[in-house]
Amino acid sequence: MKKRRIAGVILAAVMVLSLAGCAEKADETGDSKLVLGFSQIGTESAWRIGNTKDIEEQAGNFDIGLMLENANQKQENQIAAIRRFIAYKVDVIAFSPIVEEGWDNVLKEAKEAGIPVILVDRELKTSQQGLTTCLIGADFYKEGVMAAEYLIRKADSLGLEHVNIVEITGTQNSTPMVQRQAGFFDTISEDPRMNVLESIDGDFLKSRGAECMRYLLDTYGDTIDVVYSHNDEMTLGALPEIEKADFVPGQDIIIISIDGGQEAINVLKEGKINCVVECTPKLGKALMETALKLKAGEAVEPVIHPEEEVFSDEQDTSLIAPRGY
Ligand code: GYE
Repeated sequence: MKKRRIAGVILAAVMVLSLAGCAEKADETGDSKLVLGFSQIGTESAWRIGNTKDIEEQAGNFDIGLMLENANQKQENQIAAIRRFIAYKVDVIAFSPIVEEGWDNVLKEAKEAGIPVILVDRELKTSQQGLTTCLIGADFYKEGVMAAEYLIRKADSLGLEHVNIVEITGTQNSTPMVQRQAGFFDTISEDPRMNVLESIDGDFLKSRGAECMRYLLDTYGDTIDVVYSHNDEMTLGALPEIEKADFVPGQDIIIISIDGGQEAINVLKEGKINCVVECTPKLGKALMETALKLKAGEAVEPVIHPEEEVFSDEQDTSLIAPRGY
């Protein structure tokens, strides 16, 4: 206990720390309160901001002490944060790996320190098994499949004979990028009408979405039938560029997005986006329940995928309930 308090004082000076009560780890009954170190990727999207908020709220609901660090989109910051959690001797570490590779050393250090690690949102690759306990996050492959299935239905309803697609992807080598692409490509490959003109890295950022769209319009002009964008922010960045080039998004070009944040849903309701595949950021409750189980030495589910749906112009969009992120 004493060692932890001293370490906490030193750490407070060097890190952005959300110590929701974790300086005091013992409650009135003498039971120690669980301390969870969580390394978040950054603030790149409404999804990410909603995810952070949900984890903070759920830590409060479960009376868990949360040490939260924001890595500002840099893997090295995440690795440094995990090392600080190990030094602080938190009970459980959780993080959303920005990319899939490059975590072996720090995960081995956590294992040697006897601290279980939970993956939130994204997966990673390791050279040895057993360095992480479980994954709580969306089935991104299925999201890609759902996006493609919508497109096939849309092409059917419009009677399209040939469909030229441009893809704006998320961060290269991140799980959602890899799997949203794979699910989509596997599904459209069964339909001879579908043709991908180009896939381009938009890094999940609105500004990059706009840049990519400018380049794609310059290169392919009016041959573009579909924009498949891996998240809402890039979609929201791309739409004004489409309008500036004198095309009507949602009509001249079919727009497919992923996440389902409120801003994108509002644009879906206006008809400028045709389809948004939901990806829920509300992973906090499952995270807290899993952390408590790990602390109690109980077995946990290896993978927890939340249920997700598709919002599109095939339904009465006025009925979509407020999204909360
Ligand atoms: O789709 C995107 C975010 O990993 C599911 O990351 C997450 C993705 C989400 O920045 O908006």
